[in-house]
Amino acid sequence: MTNKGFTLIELAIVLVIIGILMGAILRGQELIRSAKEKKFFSQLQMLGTAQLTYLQREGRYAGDTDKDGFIDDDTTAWDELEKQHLILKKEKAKQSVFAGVTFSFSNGYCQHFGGIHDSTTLHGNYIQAGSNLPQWVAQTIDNRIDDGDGNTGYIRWSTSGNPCGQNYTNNANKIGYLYWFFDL
Ligand SMILES: [Ca+2]
Ligand SMILES: [Ca+2]
Repeated sequence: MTNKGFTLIELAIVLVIIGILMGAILRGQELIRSAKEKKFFSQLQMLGTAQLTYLQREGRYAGDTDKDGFIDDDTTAWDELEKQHLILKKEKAKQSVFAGVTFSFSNGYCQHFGGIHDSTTLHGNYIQAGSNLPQWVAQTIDNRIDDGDGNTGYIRWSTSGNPCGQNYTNNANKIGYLYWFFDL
């Protein structure tokens, strides 16, 4: 045989193999993404559980300094949860599986939905995760356990740090904040 080049059949086989390999890689990446998202949300749930346990013990949420039912001091919230051993170490608890994402308890009182029916109000306590959480994480969780809408329900999403939320964009990797209203 003097022909050292690929025949069409050989080329086709190589392309099929490349296709199979790429499919396997993409599926692997999808599984890793899914595992990260689930781990992230289970950490968020642990913080929510810590707050609900604190409420049971103390009659108010950690960080609700004026006892009006709404968390108003993030620093105090972490301190009080740590003091009662409801979280291990606050600096560690603040870290999520997504690099650089920190959790914070912010003022859980939101007067209105920006741009939605003017009579609508939202009252609740939330955990904020961000500011550099990829949108797909929030959207996946929202689709899985809430209503899939970034500005309604108890999972919300915002690029500007507004707990009322906003619609998801068409950029899955856009970074922003996730809000989980754990007592809605
Ligand atoms: Ca308060
Ligand atoms: Ca939602």
